[in-house]
Amino acid sequence: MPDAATDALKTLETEGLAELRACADEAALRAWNTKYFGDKGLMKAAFGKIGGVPKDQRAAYGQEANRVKLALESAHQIKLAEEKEKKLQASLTANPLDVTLPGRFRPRGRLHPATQILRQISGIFADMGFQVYRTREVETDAMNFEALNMPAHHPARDMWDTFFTTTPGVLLRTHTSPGQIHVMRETHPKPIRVILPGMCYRNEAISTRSEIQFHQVEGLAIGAGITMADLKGTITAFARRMFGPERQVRIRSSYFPFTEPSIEVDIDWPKEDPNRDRLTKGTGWLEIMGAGMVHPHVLRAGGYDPAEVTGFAFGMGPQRMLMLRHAVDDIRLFWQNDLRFLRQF
Ligand code: FA5
Repeated sequence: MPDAATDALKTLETEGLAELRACADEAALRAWNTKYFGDKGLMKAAFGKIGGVPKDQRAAYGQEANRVKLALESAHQIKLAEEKEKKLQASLTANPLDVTLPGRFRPRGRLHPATQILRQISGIFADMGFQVYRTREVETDAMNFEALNMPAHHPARDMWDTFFTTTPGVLLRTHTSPGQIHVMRETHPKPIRVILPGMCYRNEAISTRSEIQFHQVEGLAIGAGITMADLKGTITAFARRMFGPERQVRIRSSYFPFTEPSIEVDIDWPKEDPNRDRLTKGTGWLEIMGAGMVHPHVLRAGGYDPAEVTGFAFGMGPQRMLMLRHAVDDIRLFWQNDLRFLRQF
């Protein structure tokens, strides 16, 4: 038998549905939901009245309240879905999308060849157990020359035309070799196997093979019983991986104040390249590195005792190696940032 309480539920349902129909957008639907189903909402209030309903009518009231609740909830869901669909359709007609248009071209970046080769060099030496170590580009005279067995007025200093800063005794490093001293002093007394990649600066005439700014990768191995055979083996293994087994490696004796004995390493320029003679001054070879057994004075400057350990060091030029690998006929191309050149790598 319907009574006042269940009548109120019916009214709640009718009004709720009418108000729902009147909601024009999602914000109105949210407000409706709070009004009917919020913490202080009408539906909660209706359930709260159950205590005041006479006992024999309570079950019927409860059932009716649940029915009204479900009816309102599902009507709200349907209306909400309709509103969302309406909004989507409106945005589609407002910004029509022509799926037949070609896509927009996005230029893809890539690594500079100088970075690519530095990573390859690091990878090859990492496989041989070398760690990468970084040191500073602005150096002191003491590190760039003196600790490397070139005291002031040593004639060998002329091998490197130097950029000096306005601070006396401070210069742009002419090679990565001062890094050897930093590593030795920091690592002493442990054995060392590191490479040190970085930028070097020389105040020299720019040519097809020489820049005033270029990368070098220094290598240093210190330990008991290291010999020239280890140096030759390491360099040959590196050159095979970098240039392939068919390219030839030539090792010549040379002079550096910080190594004794000293060598230089050349790679044969690709025979089929018409620029071969010009770039190799008619020899067919291009020098890629200087190397040698670390001089006892340098070991001492680094805090090691030459009676206990020996070591080898090398300093290679990645830009020269890029020239050799790709028959690039001018080293200046690497820093000119001409995209037509860089895109070929
Ligand atoms: C040195 O700089 C020595 N520090 C190398 C060394 C290290 C010897 C450890 C012994 C032990 P050199 O000046 O020859 O040596 O340079 C080494 C390499 O750097 C060269 O073989 C070349 O590949 C590269 N290089 C030198 N000068 C230039 C330049 N101006 N432009 C581009 N690459 C260069």
